[in-house]
Amino acid sequence: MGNCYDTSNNCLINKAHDENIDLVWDRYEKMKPQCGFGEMGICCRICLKGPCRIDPYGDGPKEGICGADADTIVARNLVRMIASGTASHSLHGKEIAKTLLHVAKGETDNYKVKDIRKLKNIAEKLNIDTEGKTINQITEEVAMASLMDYSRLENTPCNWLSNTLTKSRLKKLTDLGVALNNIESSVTDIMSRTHMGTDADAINILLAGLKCALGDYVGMQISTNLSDTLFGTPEPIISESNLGVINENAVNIAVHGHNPLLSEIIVDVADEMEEEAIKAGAKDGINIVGVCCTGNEVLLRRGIPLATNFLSQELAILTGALEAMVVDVQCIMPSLAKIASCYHTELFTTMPDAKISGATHIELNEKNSVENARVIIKKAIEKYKMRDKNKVLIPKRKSKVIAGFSTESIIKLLSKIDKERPLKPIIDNIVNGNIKGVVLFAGCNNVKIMQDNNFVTMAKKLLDNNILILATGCAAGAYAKNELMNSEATFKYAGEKLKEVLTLLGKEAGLDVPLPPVLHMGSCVDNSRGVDLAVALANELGVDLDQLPLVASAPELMSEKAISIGTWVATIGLPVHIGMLPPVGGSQLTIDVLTSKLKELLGGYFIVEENPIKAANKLIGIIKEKRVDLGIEP
Ligand code: XCC
Ligand code: SF4
Repeated sequence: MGNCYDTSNNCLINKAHDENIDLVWDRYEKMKPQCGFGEMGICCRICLKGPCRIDPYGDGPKEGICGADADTIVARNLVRMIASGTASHSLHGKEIAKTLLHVAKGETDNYKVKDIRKLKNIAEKLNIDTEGKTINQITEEVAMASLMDYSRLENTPCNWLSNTLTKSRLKKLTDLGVALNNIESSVTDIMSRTHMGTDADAINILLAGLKCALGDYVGMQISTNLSDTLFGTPEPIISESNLGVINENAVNIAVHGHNPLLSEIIVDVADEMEEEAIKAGAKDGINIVGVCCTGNEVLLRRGIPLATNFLSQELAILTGALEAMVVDVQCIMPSLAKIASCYHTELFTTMPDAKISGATHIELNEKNSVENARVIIKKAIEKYKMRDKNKVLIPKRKSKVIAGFSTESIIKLLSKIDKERPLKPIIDNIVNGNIKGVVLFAGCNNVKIMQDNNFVTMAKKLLDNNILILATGCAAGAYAKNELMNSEATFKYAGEKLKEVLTLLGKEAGLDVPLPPVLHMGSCVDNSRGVDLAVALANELGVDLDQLPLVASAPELMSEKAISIGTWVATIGLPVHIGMLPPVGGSQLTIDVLTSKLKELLGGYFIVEENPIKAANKLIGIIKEKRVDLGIEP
């Protein structure tokens, strides 16, 4: 059986069963019971003498064949997860930085700098002198300063680390020896030190994990900022979300994955090819919909409707009305190929490092992206003619979404109230308690948790307590689908005081309606936007990040990327709630480091709480404490 908070999906889950198609929930059931050693992180496969397993309870082995104990094994496994997350996010940023460099050198016609103001702001942030330089020169220097963060030999911190945090935070990181200088060497370092017979000191291993996780942060800053330069900085935009956005009368194409380099082109080319689709009988032309973070990217910049987040990605195909799904990298279930083969849907892979057997591979690179996007869309139009009307079932539900809350757009909005000090209205409202605090929700869905339930349950409780919510990634997807990102949600769920503030801000923004109580900041890499806002607030208040009434939460975490995000968020000083224990249960030492030790050293720490109501209450308590420490009304 499926397990979604949103019951409008159930008809598709039942359809899958009627058609003998296994979904993620079915495969999970078949996987049970899952390996207890794996769950606790005490299985080691790092060398061929193994696998070794530590007995956590009985009188079985307490050390591996080489002598590694549970702490060493758990810490090594954990930091390898961090390294994978960092590799994924930072490579995403590197692809975009390389594209920007090629734009600067005139080596590609398919991309250009769309947001010159953002480019100049970045140059200023990175201390690049722009006086008398052409746009191409500035673009090249910004791209090179970013690429330098992947390759620096000197032991000075990354450009995107030292110029984006508070001064006191940078000092704390430097003092602890984790102020990262080079993203890629930090990943290499993790792989090397966790090789059999190298680092066996769990604390030393975990410290390297903190440093590597900061590479995830730097990669996100690069991804977000350089994407804004190429494709524009998001502004508030109205759209829709949930599977109901799939249009029976259109050629439906889903874009799924993470990298906007591909989806932006697909959206552009689809506009040109509308007529062809109409000629093929689709009276509404071409309808692009988004899945996961690629979906968030094009929702924020282009208003493309978001069909679903991670866990229900398979259901988009089950509607029987999807002609093509175009994927790039990360969070793409390999099962999609098999499910697509039960329908007329064609699955396209587009990246050389992310092929799926059973899918059609059409590579989209800088040189051919427009041309090949046309090929993909042409094939999708042909597929439309093969759609079996008897197999179409599109759930009706879709909700209105106001998205596009980049830091810039928030500050622009606030400057309508106070031109000189745009952050002042927010700070005043935090100080007087109209906004008690802020929670940033991020991270995935996990099949072990009812889809979206933790997100929605926690949000309702927090909003009622006048706590503002920011969201990214699949967290944002959960709120978009479930009607928490529109003005009606403000009336329904926001506490009285928060409602007043959001109503005033909506008016100032010229929206005529209140701002939504959950602000969509973008994809997972756009967690950097949340940091930018927090750093601006901290600087304005003259405090460090760990003093702000600001907490992060990933209540349905799943991927290795979520582990690396959570780790850097704690490292820069924020409390991080997670809705399930990652595979560290076999090492009390590791748990202590991630909770209490980290808190002593850096102010940030992990809180594990599975029950969403209890979790919300804990976050409310933490925000209260932070307010008391700041000397403002609790
Ligand atoms: Fe993937 Fe970004 Fe997680 Fe969603 S939230 S399941 S990582 S798509 Ni990043
Ligand atoms: Fe076993 Fe040690 Fe090899 Fe791990 S590294 S598999 S604990 S012998």
